[in-house]
Amino acid sequence: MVQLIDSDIRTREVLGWKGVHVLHFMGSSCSQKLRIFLNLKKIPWVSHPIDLPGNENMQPWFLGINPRGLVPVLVDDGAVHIESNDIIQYLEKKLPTPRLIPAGHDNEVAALLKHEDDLHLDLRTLSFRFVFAPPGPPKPAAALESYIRSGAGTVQGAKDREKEVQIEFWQRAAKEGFTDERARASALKFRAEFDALDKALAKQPYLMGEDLSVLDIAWFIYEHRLSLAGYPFARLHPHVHAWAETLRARPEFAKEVGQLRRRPEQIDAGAHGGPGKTLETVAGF
Ligand SMILES: N[C@@H](CCC(=O)N[C@@H](CS)C(=O)NCC(=O)O)C(=O)O
Repeated sequence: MVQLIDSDIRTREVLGWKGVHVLHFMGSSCSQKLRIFLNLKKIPWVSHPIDLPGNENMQPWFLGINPRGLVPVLVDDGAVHIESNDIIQYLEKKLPTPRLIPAGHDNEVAALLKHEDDLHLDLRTLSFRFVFAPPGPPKPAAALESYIRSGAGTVQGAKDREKEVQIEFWQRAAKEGFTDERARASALKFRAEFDALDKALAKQPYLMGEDLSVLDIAWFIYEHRLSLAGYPFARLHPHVHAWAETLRARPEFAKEVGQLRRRPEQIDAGAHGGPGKTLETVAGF
């Protein structure tokens, strides 16, 4: 669990917040995952929207709360928790009903969620290339400077390597964009994952068997974003497609991700990739 310690937190006002507070962004995949979980659990929470496209997460106030500069963040009676999967597992322990992690499977689910999180930068690559497609560097130099300079730079008192990973990601994106090569590599990783999930879903309604779990929420979020990016789920992974359609129709899910709508101009790799390319052509699917 990643609960921050006192020296990590520079924005001291959050220490006095009572109840469940979530700092999040409407269109952020990790925030969507947490909000769906909160909906299914019927946990009331106070919303603090963070403007990611406006780079609010790179300003000192936000880095004073999460030194990684990422959403979502949970502040539970003044205790600051970061990392969406850790937040979910923390809340599941605290409020176990309705169960979204099957009894006795905590360690297995933790490992599977960690595996899912390891693909987050691949999802970001495909999102920026095929969904957001900014016309230039995704983070202005001034915002990145502020990000580098602000916050404690520690998590649980130790220098945070994850912040360096983020800096490297954005600096590389500014330099070379989201190239065909990187997009293809990321798409192929997802293809292998969804091939395996498709096999499981051919035999059972949910990823862990008969009941909905946090893994369904987590992988649904990836499916939804990748669908927006033009990933051909219906053709490549029909069981995944059918499972996602069922989840997408549920109000707890629909409310957080909205309709599946792609504007044709979003599919094109406008920014750095050259015109006329889609995820399918770039990945060779
Ligand atoms: N491992 C983290 C990943 C969080 C993450 O990367 N969040 C994204 C939004 S989905 C973010 O805050 N991005 C910052 C940005 O785009 O500047 C988690 O699961 O919470």
